Amino acid sequence: MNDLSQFDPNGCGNPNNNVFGLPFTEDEARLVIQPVPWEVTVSFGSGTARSAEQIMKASLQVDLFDPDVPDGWKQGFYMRETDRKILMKSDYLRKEAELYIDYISNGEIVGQNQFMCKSLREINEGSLFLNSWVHQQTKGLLEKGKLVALLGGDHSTPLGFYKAIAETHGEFGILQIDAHCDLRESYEDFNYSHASIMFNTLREVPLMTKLVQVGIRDYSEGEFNYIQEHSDRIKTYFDRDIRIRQYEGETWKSICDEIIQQLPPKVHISFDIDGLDPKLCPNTGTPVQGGFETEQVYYLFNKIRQSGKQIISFDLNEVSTSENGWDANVGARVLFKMCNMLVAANPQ
Ligand SMILES: [Mn+2]
Repeated sequence: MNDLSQFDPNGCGNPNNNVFGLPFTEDEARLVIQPVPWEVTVSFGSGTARSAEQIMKASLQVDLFDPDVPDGWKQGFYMRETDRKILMKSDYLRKEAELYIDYISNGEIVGQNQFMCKSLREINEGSLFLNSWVHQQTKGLLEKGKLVALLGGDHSTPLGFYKAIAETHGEFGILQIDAHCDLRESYEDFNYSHASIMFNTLREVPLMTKLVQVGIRDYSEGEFNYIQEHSDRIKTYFDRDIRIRQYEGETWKSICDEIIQQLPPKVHISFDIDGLDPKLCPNTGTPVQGGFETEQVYYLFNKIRQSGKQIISFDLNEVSTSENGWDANVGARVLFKMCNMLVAANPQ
């Protein structure tokens, strides 16, 4: 472990240090956060490609004392720098996607417009490039024995990470906290849309054996039917059902116990920030009213740890930038909690 004798965990965050003001290098840190500055296919609000920088800044304000995992940070957390080339590619393709979305929203036929056909092809090729870049980055970290977290970007970003997890861990499940199912077979003809991440994962990552979705409250009939047709691999806890069960007297504890039973022994958490109440993420790409408080979700994560199932990794997506930095402030705190959960779930 790093020499922490000169480091004051009660002091204010030093901006010369890394995330949360921690004094670790990538080599020293047990957990590495890989930012993925990508938001080519976002539907409504943009800003998530640049959130890592705001989260880094906000993270200096996060207190290191976490009563759930008091010494977690001592194992070392490190966030990599944002890759400028990926960000520029996202910016360029995002502009093309905006023109394209505008075009199809007016009911125009893509096949009749050469420019639009080219844009669509470039966007889909760009997504393939991104997926393999994410795979390469996260695979490299897993091979070094790091605990790995991915920070989006929009929710399309972790597909390559899931492939790297499968190659490293074998069979695993995903616990998805989200307002949306993300089970569309392409969206707006984008093959790797944020709205398709779990559809693509089910298709391309066979070792991801079970998807458990929690907090879902905005979905299409097609997605609803898809869940029923694939009940062997998908279990969805809709927000309305969770609330009705609670109105009728069931406790969140008993619902969490049931959710955890659905999960296989190894669990990756995919946390779309829009699973929370939008007061906590007002600028996220696709906000929907309703949603969780942070403590409800942390309670579930703690219960997973206590259950003996192993949280192996996580991604956090769709945190947006904003003028006052509120979304990033919440995002930084959620990120810190999840980093602590991850090291606590993997005792050395
Ligand atoms: Mn999502």
